[in-house]
Amino acid sequence: MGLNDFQKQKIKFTFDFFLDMNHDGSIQWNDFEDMMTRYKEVNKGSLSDADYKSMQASLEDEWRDLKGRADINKDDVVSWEEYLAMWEKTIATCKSVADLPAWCQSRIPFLFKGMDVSGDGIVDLEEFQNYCKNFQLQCADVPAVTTLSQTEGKVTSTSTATRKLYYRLLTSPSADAGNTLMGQKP
Ligand SMILES: [Ca+2]
Ligand SMILES: [Ca+2]
Repeated sequence: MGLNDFQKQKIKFTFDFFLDMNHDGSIQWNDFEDMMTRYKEVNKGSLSDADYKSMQASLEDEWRDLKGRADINKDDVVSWEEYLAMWEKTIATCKSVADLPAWCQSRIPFLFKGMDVSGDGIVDLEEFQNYCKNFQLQCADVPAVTTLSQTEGKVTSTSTATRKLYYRLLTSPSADAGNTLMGQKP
């Protein structure tokens, strides 16, 4: 069974906002370099040099893994069509966060660090607003969005909540709480 339009729209979102950082319509290593730059700007002093080193190593691994799975014609470019085809295959068998491709799972801590600029393990309203602003997300109703993400965050830990929301963003066939990571209400 193929993906529905809603799933495709969300996957396009992850392509545009989390991966194709230079907005040229495809994913290349350049985009990962731009990601590093963006995280440095967004997080200012909160990440150490060691953090950046491990981020770079992890991004290199991510790119290798993503390319290995998606770059069908081996041109070192992951096109939108290739990315979508990878997700069609993945979602057909995926049951939990643990089934997501490795590159995709290692993305989660960076996503979370990108939001939790103060580094206290909780994404507060101001941080969420900044995250939306920095990534040019539409967040017309940010308080509603954060209340929802934080309700989950208080039950367990916020990074656990982010993992769940991320999984739902990537896989769920209909609108649900995972939409909050796109800066939108479910
Ligand atoms: Ca690109
Ligand atoms: Ca390709």
